Amino acid sequence: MLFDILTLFPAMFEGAFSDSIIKRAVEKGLVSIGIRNIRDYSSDARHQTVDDYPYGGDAGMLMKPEPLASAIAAARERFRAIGKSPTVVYMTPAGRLLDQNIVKELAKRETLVILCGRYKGIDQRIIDKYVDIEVSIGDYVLSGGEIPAMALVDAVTRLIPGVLGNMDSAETDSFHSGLLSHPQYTRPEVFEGVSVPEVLLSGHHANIREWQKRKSLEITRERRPDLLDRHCGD
Ligand code: 6GU
Repeated sequence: MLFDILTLFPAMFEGAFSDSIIKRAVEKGLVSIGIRNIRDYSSDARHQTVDDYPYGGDAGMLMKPEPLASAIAAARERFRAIGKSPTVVYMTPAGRLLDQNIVKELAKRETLVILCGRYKGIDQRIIDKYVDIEVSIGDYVLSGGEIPAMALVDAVTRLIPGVLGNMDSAETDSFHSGLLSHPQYTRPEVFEGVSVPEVLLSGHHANIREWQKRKSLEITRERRPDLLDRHCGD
């Protein structure tokens, strides 16, 4: 998977991708993440302007269309050179709520361009002409699309074959089966007076699976009944 991220704040990504699973995925050559500073594509070299006032007189600023179009064109060109045509994702609170189904869909693409919005958003003509899908990560306000982009890259990268070993397999993650995961315990057997549930110490695998499934359903019913409607078996 090749990612090309367009942002006004490239430094925000430095730490996020330089550790743990994403770092290893990059080192193994399974993913490559390019970060492009939209300011570099500004048409006025002197001030490198990237924002402007909205028509209609609303408060706040918008990202101008020209630098965005140039940055998207540069990303497209990078991929065209290797025979790929990317899916362009725009991170915006007005987008579709990100869930594991969207993540699975995006993980099937070979190349993704991820556009991070700032200020009050971007000129609608960029969305109409260049954006394939608009994605939000939840019903709350963030200062920009950078943190959502990191969440998206992380979630997609986990699904690329070879990225996860058996140790942290995606199959046991919450949401993979459409349910929240069951509680987990490690040593010691008794911690601050509280024991690990008996069944987990029994060594009886069928009983353990049964307990985990039951807990998983219980927790999902209690916290996220909306997920049960969409859940189909395991
Ligand atoms: Cl994708 N962007 C911003 N600015 N805020 C958000 C969001 C995205 N998703 C949830 N809140």
